[in-house]
Amino acid sequence: MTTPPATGELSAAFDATIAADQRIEPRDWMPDGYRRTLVRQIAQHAHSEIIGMQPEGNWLTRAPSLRRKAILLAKVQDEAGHGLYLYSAAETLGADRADLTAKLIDGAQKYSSIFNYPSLTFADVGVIGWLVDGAAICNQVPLCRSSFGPYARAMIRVCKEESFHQRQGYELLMTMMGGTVEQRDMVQDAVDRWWWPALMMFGPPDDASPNTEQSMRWRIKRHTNDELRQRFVDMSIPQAQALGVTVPDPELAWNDERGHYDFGTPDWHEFATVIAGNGPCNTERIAVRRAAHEDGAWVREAAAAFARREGASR
Ligand code: FAQ
Repeated sequence: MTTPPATGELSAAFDATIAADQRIEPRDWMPDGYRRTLVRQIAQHAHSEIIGMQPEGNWLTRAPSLRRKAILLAKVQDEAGHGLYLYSAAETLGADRADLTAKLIDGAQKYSSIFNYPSLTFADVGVIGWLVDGAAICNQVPLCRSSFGPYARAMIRVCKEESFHQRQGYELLMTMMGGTVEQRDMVQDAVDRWWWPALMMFGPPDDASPNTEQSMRWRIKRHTNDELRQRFVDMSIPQAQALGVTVPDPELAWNDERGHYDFGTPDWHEFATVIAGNGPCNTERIAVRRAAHEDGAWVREAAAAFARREGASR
């Protein structure tokens, strides 16, 4: 019988794996804080994908053509798939999926602030694809190099699909911008409403982000919230110009010295209000998720009964 390694040795092996930029796998020893941080972030991410189906799902029955409906349906189904990969990644850390769902519905775990805003017109579908999926890609491409193997691997597929989502949003907006004055006004109005919430997706400013420093030391996160927000602004402004829309920020200006756009400060009070559960749609989003969960109870019971029967007949 081999003697199990002492915690000191295990901890040194963990540190060495992180320092060598290799992956931690579920079977490996890891500090409790590392596991807790990952479960928190991955669960929040999974919940965001699932709740994120609602603003666009709102337009499935009213898509203006069969083509737009098929594209939107595929996108919304992809988001469900992303939620499933992520819940599976959380399970490899010992989290229980039913428990995570209960925590979402009870408000004990967060989901992205962005999904607490309403989608008022079909232009919002395009802007969600362009800006919300665009911000998601900006944030998630570096997560493909996250130190926890199952999370990093899930992100590779998620990012590929998000790229298609962003593209379909931009193409939809391009089409609308080539349409009537009313259509162009709808696009501008949607950009005006989603721009600041999209910037808030990256999380609080670095000097108010309690988790970033440790998460970067553990190489769960690769960049700070402000670094990624800047990258997103730099990437989006030329796209806005090509589209022919403006963003609602009087402070936006190219800064030659920095080689980046300067931009205004998001309303952090609004952000705090939304993540505290008091945004425009928080109550509705959770009520819809709770109803879907309760309505699906019979499916879970039937699946469990089938699995028991299969197990007994083996
Ligand atoms: N909303 O210390 P930090 C998508 C919380 S997926 C709500 O900076 P951290 C796809 C944070 O949890 C979008 N809460 O935290 C799609 C923490 O709370 P806690 C989701 C937020 O973790 C597209 C506290 O504030 N993406 O869009 C937000 O180091 C279209 C302090 O913050 C991910 O989840 C927020 N925006 O950095 C689907 C990506 N920001 O638990 C459908 C993975 C922060 O300490 C349609 N996650 N908080 O009480 C991450 O990269 C990170 O978790 C951050 C936050 C960057 C979001």
